[in-house]
Amino acid sequence: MNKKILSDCIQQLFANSKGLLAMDESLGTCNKRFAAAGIPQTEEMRRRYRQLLITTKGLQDSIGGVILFDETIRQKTDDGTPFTKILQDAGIIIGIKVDKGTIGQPGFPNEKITEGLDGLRNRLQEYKTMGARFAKWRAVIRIGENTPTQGSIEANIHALARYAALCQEADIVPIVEPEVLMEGDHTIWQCFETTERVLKNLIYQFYTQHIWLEGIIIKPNMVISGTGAAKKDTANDVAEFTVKCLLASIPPAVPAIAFLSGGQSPEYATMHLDKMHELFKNKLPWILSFSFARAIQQPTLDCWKGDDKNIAAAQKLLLEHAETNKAARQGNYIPK
Ligand code: 5MM
Repeated sequence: MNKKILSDCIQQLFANSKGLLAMDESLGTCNKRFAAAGIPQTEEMRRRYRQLLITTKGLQDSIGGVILFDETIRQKTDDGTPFTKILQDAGIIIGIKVDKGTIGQPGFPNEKITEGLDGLRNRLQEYKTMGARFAKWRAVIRIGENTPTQGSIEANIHALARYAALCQEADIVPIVEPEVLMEGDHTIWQCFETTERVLKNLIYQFYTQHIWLEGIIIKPNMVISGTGAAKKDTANDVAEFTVKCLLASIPPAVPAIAFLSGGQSPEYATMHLDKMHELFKNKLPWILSFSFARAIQQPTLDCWKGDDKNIAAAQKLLLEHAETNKAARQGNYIPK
């Protein structure tokens, strides 16, 4: 492991209050979003959409890195330029999703386990030759009547730690994403309790698996009530519960935390990040940034609709949402 390579990459990703754009939707997820927007679900349409995203002028001023999917990292623009070259020329660091998705965890009804460790050492080397400098693996934790179980949490974070170890061995920065889902009618307190439990187990697992904490990025959910909960949270609630949970769980040795948006609207995700910086200015031991997919992309996708005459307007929206999240990272977001 070359610690300098890992540290330099993390600092570059988040320099000048930048964040990350997650555009690593797997085929199923991307097709689902296309179907909802009335866009044909073909490889060519996915290529054209991802081309729209990465050719947005000025994106590099607020986005330090993008997370790609296996199909996307191999694709080219209309004129045959590899996507990876477009990104490198713009100064945007290339990341890659390396998990192979979730399946039902045997013996654990209603819980999932993420696959993808077999052959990962070799796949990392291949992605590295394509220019990837960081990677991402997502585990999914659901709050339900009898979930999450300790057995499922431990299996998922063990896989996350083993993935992180393989990345660090390859000088690739691991983004570690243990997502406590928003789906459900749980309270913000329940989300706090589960997120804290997951993160504390994760940090312990990092210790046992010899992970160099200074060379990772954690991508957690915000602490927030379930989508079906009766009581809605204020921005202050989300900011306070989230930062208190992170301060209690994640050591200052970890350099950066970059949130997922988890299905929050772009406005709410941005407002919550902003509020955390407003309330906890100078009290955060780590970089606290964003690694949003839907909260940056959704307005762009809805505007594009698969029609190239909408490209300019769609790119304008992408830029706007990337910029507002950069502002939120500084506590300077002004809602429209
Ligand atoms: C939780 O999903 C991650 C962040 O996206 P949101 O900000 O929309 O919550 C995201 O990186 C996710 O891992 C990708 O969209 C890929 O998900 P799938 O389900 O396709 O593996």
